Formats: sequence, structure tokens, C-alpha cells
Amino acid sequence: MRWQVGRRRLQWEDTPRVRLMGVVNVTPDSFSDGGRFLTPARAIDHALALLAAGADVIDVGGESTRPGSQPTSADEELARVIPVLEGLRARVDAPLSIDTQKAAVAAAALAAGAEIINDVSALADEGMAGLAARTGAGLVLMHMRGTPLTMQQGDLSSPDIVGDVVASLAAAAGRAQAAGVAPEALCLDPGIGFGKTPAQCVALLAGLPRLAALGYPVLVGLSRKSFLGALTGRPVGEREAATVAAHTVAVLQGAHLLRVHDVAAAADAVAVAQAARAAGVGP
Ligand code: PMM
Repeated sequence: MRWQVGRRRLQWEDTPRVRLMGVVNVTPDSFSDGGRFLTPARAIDHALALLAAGADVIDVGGESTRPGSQPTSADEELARVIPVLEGLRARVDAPLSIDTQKAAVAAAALAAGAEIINDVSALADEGMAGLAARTGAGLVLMHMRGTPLTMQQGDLSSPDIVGDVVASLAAAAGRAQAAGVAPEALCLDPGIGFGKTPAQCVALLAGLPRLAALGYPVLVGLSRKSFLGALTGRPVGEREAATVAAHTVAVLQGAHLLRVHDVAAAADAVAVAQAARAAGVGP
């Protein structure tokens, strides 16, 4: 398994370790860390701390995707993320990712030094796939039902949530390739919590091997999400132990990358779960 990200390649044959994508939300309202890293200096310091703790990739986002959140304008998003990406690019060599649904924001972010587009809408913006094709950027396609404003509304039931997500992401990967994106630039993400019930989030963990069977690297974002609150009864600030447990499950189920807030805790979960997997635990 490999992921071509701009000029570099992440390979799991040589280095099977699950990679950690550290989250830097430059937003006033993200559900777990909104408002904490709103100035560029704070966001950059936080990213450097995540890298020091072992993050392999830094994911910078300027638009909250918490359930019910309103869209952010492109100008506002750019003002939040570009100084952070430029500042980081000047200081570190680690791959940088831009968490955006807008091709215009992604284009400016790539020019500022990002090498990965993390698109939680899986190509809702028509310009996104062409941009990824032209630039050779890595492209994360995440599954979401509806938009952040609407995704937890209405009937979320499904007879086969795993089948829905796998089919939808396979179709998105096909659209990306039709626009010229290399298959090895793609990475798929089941979109835990994005228009899913807590039971469906757990079902998606159980179904990760079906997603991995599509042949692309699989990224999973579990950190502090509300399904963990539903399972444990804990508020967002007290979900780190549940997050570690969920990370352990995801690694045993074959995830290639985890998108995390607490890198040090996730790295420990990865170390234990990968040792167990190598010894035969898991699918
Ligand atoms: N989750 C959030 C934001 N971006 N991107 C990907 N690829 N996968 C996710 O699960 C994901 C994401 C929401 O979480 P946050 O507010 O803690 O960033």
C-alpha cells in the first residue's frame, strides 16, 4: 500500500506503521478545539508540538464541520489557514494537508506549501478533482451524508451503512480518476460522525476491512467524536480514553492513517494495536 502525496510517497510495505495526521483547527467553533488556535502563531506552535509528539502529517482546517455549523466564506477560510501553512512550510518538512471543501481554498493552500487536500465533501466542488490532477496533490475523499448543517437531521437509517459508504467512496474515487487524479494519490475516509448514528459509526469500524479492500489507503477520524460520547456518557473534553480505545480498534481493523488531536496518546494506541495485529489479532 502506498500514497503518493505531491513529490513524496508514504509506503506501508517498508514502514507498516499507521501514520498519524495531527489536527490543527484554525476555527472559532470546531467541536473539540474550536477557538484554541485562532491566531497563526498559536496554530503554528500547536502544529510543531504535534510533530514533536510524532505526527506524520499536519491537517490544517479553517472551516468547522461540526454538526449544524454554517458554511464559512472562502475569504475567511483563506485568512485563517494561509498564514499557518506558510509559517509551517518555512519551518518544517512534514507533509501538510488542507481540510477544505473549496477548490479555491485548496489551490491557495497548495501554493502555500500544502501537499494534501482533505475534502470532507468528496468532490462537491467541481473544481477539486481537476486541481488535484494538475498539482499531483494527495487527495482524501471522505464520506458525508448531506452537509454539516443538515447531516444529523432526517432519517439516518440504512440497511447497510458500510455498503453505502463503500459504494459512495468507490464512485467518488472513480470521478477523481476520470478527472485525471492518479489512483495512488487517493485516500479514502468513512467519515465517522458525518451523518451517521452512533451505531453506524461502530458498524463502520467493524466494516473497515471492506473499505480497505477497495485498495486505497484508509484514513479514519475518531478523535473525541460524539459517538464516543454516546457510548461512554462523557462530554467532549473527557473522551481521550475512549478515543484511544477506538484508535486501537481502527488499527486492528486495518486503518492506514488516523486523524487525531492527541498525537502522543494515539501513538501509544498504534504501538500496542500494531504489535497485536502483527501477532495475529484482527481480521
Ligand atoms: N473530521 C472532522 C474534520 N475533518 N476530515 C477527515 N478526513 N476525516 C474526519 O473524520 C474529519 C475530517 C471533524 O473533527 P474536528 O472538528 O475535530 O476536526
